Amino acid sequence: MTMILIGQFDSPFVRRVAIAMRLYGIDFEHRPWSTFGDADRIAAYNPLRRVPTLVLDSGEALLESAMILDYLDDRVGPERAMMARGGEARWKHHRICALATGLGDKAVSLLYERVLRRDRQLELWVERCTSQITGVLEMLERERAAVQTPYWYGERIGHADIAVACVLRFVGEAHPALFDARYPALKAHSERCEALPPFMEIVQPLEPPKG
Ligand SMILES: N[C@@H](CCC(=O)N[C@@H](CS)C(=O)NCC(=O)O)C(=O)O
Repeated sequence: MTMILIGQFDSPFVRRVAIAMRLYGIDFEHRPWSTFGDADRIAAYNPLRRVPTLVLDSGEALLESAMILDYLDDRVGPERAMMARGGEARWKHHRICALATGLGDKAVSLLYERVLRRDRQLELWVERCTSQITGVLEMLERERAAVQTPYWYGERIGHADIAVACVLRFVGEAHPALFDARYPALKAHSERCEALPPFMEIVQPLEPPKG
């Protein structure tokens, strides 16, 4: 049986999982369900009604992109896994992934605030999300600029590279004023990844929820 990946590719979290699956050569059936419009269909597998949700051959469903990738890494084995198996290399890699996905969380929150609360946005929340997004972009920019290799941790693409690239695309589409010329190293990182076949294949222009 083929695994089922639920969620649209305009989500940076769904996209990072789908790209990793393509790079691992793991087939999946894609259900591009919307978190709002198709919430009931998602709920049949995941009561949180969130994506990505990965339905395994057994029928059990995994959620949270990091946990899904951990499962996939285990499936392909340590030689092919796109993250070190343990030690310092692993926690450092996790740290960049967490900064990227945290940035993604804040960019999604800010988008929901803008589209779902339109005329009654909470300024305090908008300002908080904006500073969190900017703070992480600045840190990632500094750290990426210091890396000499094609990818964050060497010659091979890793989960951190994919997470950062997927989140940057999302931030650029959802909040273009926040991802601008201040971040040349991140821009170059994004362009390098987006030029790879799985990134070009697995992509969807952002369609914000209508509420
Ligand atoms: N930490 C989660 C974040 C997933 C997430 O925020 N997904 C969004 C779509 S981009 C979602 O499901 N939103 C609907 C909701 O949170 O109710 C992960 O890494 O998978």
